Amino acid sequence: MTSTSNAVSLRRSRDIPALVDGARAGDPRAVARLISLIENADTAIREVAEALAPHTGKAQVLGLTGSPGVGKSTTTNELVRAFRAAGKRVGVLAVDPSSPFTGGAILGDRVRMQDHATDPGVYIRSMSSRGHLGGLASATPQAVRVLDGAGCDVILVETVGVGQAEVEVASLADTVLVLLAPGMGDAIQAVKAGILEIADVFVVNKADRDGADATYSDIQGMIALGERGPGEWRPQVVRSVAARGEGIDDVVAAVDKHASWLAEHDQLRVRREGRAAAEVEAIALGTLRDRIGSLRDGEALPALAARVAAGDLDPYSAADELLTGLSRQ
Ligand SMILES: Nc1nc2c(ncn2[C@@H]2O[C@H](COP(=O)(O)OP(=O)(O)OP(=O)(O)O)[C@@H](O)[C@H]2O)c(=O)[nH]1
Ligand SMILES: [Mg+2]
Repeated sequence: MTSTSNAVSLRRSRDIPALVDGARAGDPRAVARLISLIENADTAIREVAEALAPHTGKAQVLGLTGSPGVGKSTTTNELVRAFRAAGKRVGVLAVDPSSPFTGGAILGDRVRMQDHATDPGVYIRSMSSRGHLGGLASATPQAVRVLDGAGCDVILVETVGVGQAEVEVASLADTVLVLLAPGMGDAIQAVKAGILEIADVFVVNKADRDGADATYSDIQGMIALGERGPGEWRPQVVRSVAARGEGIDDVVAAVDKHASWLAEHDQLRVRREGRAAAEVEAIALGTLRDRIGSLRDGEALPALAARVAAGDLDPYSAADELLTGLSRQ
């Protein structure tokens, strides 16, 4: 088989065991195909998840979030460079909840990681949640599983921190980095978006700009106000100029410090169980929503609704009957 026809067949393949073997052997096309199946909520995702399960749990997962344009991709690019220099294999997921389907293409300008485009030790992938059952909350962790199963030592998940959904996605990481930039009212925004609670490390990027010191002290002040018991993690604050690669060592050091804290306090297990719980919940709720949707087209709901409307049945009992019907499906 020529390499071209092999590439074409992989791109369309539904042979999950072969794809998982390919991904584990480091074939980027197999990784890309598996993530596409997940992104498209293909019926094969169950089989993908089952095949990957025994090969996951090794990667360190880092979440990067922050306002649009704060420098997430630039920072990610620099972190990739640092991790590669340390001999680690790296996966990058740029999760874009707002844009329509991207076709899995590298997000040209938005993902400033062309530096690593030809490095076989780096997978870079953008992702949307087009119609995914359970949305990003279940699609992202499964894409993370693919990269984990493919042998990535570190996985960086970049999400624009503008809404609750993105905050949730970012909070599924082992370590959450929240990026701020001077003069964007970011510190206040962070509090509003609930980002303060999920940050393990704050990065004041664009420290070459005026107001960086004020942003730095604002965030330090907010951390000081937070109540913390002994042994609890105190979020680290570092400054960087990602565009010049400055301060990245400090970011890595803060991440390492948090990783050690997680290990020492048995919090890595706690975080990962929390992540798994959110994943299972998202899938279960998605399934439930799907079934309720199909019930609406069926006879059970209209029949119950007629009885409720006529006063023959109360709505709580009707809902119980509906759910009993669902679990029998
Ligand atoms: N002055 C300055 N500019 C920076 C710095 N870091 C990044 N930039 C610039 O800020 C702009 C946005 O950077 P990105 O890395 O694309 O930001 P982002 O947060 O990934 O943006 P979105 O993905 O669109 O939300 C680019 O023009 C970068 O070159 C920095 O430390 N200082
Ligand atoms: Mg970006």
